[in-house]
Amino acid sequence: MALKLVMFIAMAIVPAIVGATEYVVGEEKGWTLGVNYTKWAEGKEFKVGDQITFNYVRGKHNVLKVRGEAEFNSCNKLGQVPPLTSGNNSFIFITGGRKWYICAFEDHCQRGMKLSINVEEAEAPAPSPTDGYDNSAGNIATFGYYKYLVGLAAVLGVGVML
Ligand SMILES: [Cu+2]
Repeated sequence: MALKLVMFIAMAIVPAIVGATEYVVGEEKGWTLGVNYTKWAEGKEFKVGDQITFNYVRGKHNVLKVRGEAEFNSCNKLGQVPPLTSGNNSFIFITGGRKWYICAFEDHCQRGMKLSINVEEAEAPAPSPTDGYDNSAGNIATFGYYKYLVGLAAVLGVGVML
């Protein structure tokens, strides 16, 4: 049963990857001081199903998702979720809407370690009748795109971000 599910998800990855983009925050500079993340995000069109990666020196920075514009603007660190701290955090967007991330170390947020992006809702990849997945393709609709992305993230070994 579990194996069957994994195989189904693995087959389902193919159409998903075609339209998904992987973003590395700050590119080779990563998530650190001295990078303008507003500029980095400029012109990028994030959408549900895309993957985003924060690379940083563990113990020097972290990634805290805050709840809104006010917390973001004031660098409020009282976010409802614990910060990500591993130094390499990769996840897939499973919901659309605006997302706000800051570094909660010392005054790093005030010094510009903050990223606000808008994630567009994405259409579920519609399996075509000719893609050869006749037995499983029909299940994608009932499987639910949300669960599908969670499964996709699990297979890729990355997290998900609401
Ligand atoms: Cu920092």
